[in-house]
Order: sequence, then C-alpha cells, then structure tokens
Amino acid sequence: MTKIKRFPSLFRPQGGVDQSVLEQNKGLVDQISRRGLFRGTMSLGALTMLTGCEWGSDGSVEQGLLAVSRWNDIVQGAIFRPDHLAPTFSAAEVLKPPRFNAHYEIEDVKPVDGRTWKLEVSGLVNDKHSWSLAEMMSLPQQEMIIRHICVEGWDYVGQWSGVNLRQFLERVGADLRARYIAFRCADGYTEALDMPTALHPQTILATKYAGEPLPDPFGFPLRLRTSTKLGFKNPKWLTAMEITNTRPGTFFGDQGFNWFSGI
Ligand SMILES: Nc1nc2c(c(=O)[nH]1)N[C@H]1C(S)=C(S)[C@@H](COP(=O)(O)O)O[C@H]1N2
Ligand SMILES: [Mo]
Repeated sequence: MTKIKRFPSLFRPQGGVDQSVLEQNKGLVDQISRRGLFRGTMSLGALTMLTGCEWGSDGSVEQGLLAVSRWNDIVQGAIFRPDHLAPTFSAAEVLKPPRFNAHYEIEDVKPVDGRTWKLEVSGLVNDKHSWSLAEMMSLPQQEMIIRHICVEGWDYVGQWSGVNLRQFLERVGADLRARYIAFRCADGYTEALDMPTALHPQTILATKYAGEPLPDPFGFPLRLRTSTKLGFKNPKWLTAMEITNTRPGTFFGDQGFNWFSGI
C-alpha cells in the first residue's frame, strides 16, 4: 500500500488556532519576496490586511490563503516576465544525489521501463505521434543549474539537462497561442503549465541529472524542469502531454495549492 504523506499544508489547517502556518512557511514567503514577486511590500501583516482575515481563527487561514492564491494567479500571470532568467549556479553547488520528494515515500516509487516508455502528445498540435526515449535523446539537449524550491520549506541546487520545451512544441507543431500544457505521469500525478511558462527559455523536458540519466526516483526517463516554478509544478515520470485552452486540473492545485506557484 502506498503511504500518502501528510504535507504541512498551507491550505488545510488541522483546525483550531494555527498561528504556526505562516511561520512555517515564512521561508517560502521570504524566498518569493527576495525573488521579486512582492518587492518587499508584502509582510504577513499585509497579507492579513489584503484578505481581511484574522490568521489563525477557525478556517480563516484556509480562506485567507485561498484569497491570496486567487489574487496570486492574476498578479503572477500579469507580472510574469517571459525572458527574465532565473538565477543559475555553478557545478560545484549541485546537490548529488538530488533531494527526493513525491506525495508518497521513496520506497513506493515504481520505476518506469525506458525500453517500452512513450510520451503521448495530444490536443492542439499537428504531430500527434508518441515519442520514444531514443527519439527524445536525439533532439538537441540543453543544460541548466537552477534552484528547486518545495512548499515544504526546503530547496537545493540541481543540474538538469534535456530538451527545451519551446523547441519541442515548435517541432511538433503545437499551437503556441493555446493557453495551457497539461502533463500526466506514470504514478497518476497531473500538472500543467500556462503557455508563457512553457515557452520560457529555462523550461525543459529533462532526461539527465548531473550529466547522468535521471535516477528512477527523480523521474526516469523524462520529467519537466521549470526554473520559475515551485517543486510540485515539475512533474516526474511524464507519460503524456496535451496542448489545450481548458485550464487543466492538477494534483496539488485541486487540493487548493496556488495553481501558478511561480514567478
Ligand atoms: N509524478 C510526480 N511528480 C512530482 C511529484 C509527485 O508526487 N509525482 N511531486 C512533486 C513535488 S511536491 C516535488 S518537491 C518535486 C520533487 O522533485 P525531486 O524528487 O526531483 O526533488 O517533484 C514534483 N513532481
Ligand atoms: Mo514539493
């Protein structure tokens, strides 16, 4: 049986007074503010004023954060800078092996067989053929050393290489005016990107970590790596991609996490 992990969720307070929720996530708020989203104007007090909620009384943390989340989606979409590059790091800073996370424990990872694996491509796209691993590996590869930030409050520098998503979308004749790319994974996980993020120069379909094929727990044979999104918007063990104008449901988004979750 797969154990479902309990996340220290921003959105599901355990009931009663929970002053610690924002405190626990202060690192993330600070990160986002350092990376320019709030430009230093957004304090925890300001969040209270923005949402008109007393943080901590029954259910209000949840309501307040949902309000912030909806506001975030609008503002984040509006201020997203398509060509603004996320910070990159040196090879010496790369964590080896990377730090694992999923909504279950590492022992429950079910490795994907690269010999039979395919990536399905569907929706608003000309070329709907499924891609084998060999075909993916034959495309030009791009490398980036970027920071991974998880909502649980930890981060690491990782070295990822693979196929630039914009170049892949152009190659398969995707409609780049479509609004979303939806992803499905071998473990049933779902995620999605808005098109501007999909077309960002540091968004790739990664096949390697630190120059080696992705180890099984980290998404072999193919995962998404965005430089401008939180960890959970980087689906592992990809099996399908759909180009669509209908906003896709996502594993964490459907539980109330901020859909955009990035800068
Ligand atoms: N398929 C799938 N992808 C997933 C997850 C998952 O549970 N299943 N967890 C996400 C979360 S919450 C994080 S932080 C990152 C962790 O990636 P890593 O193990 O390479 O650090 O993967 C994301 N992608
Ligand atoms: Mo995460």
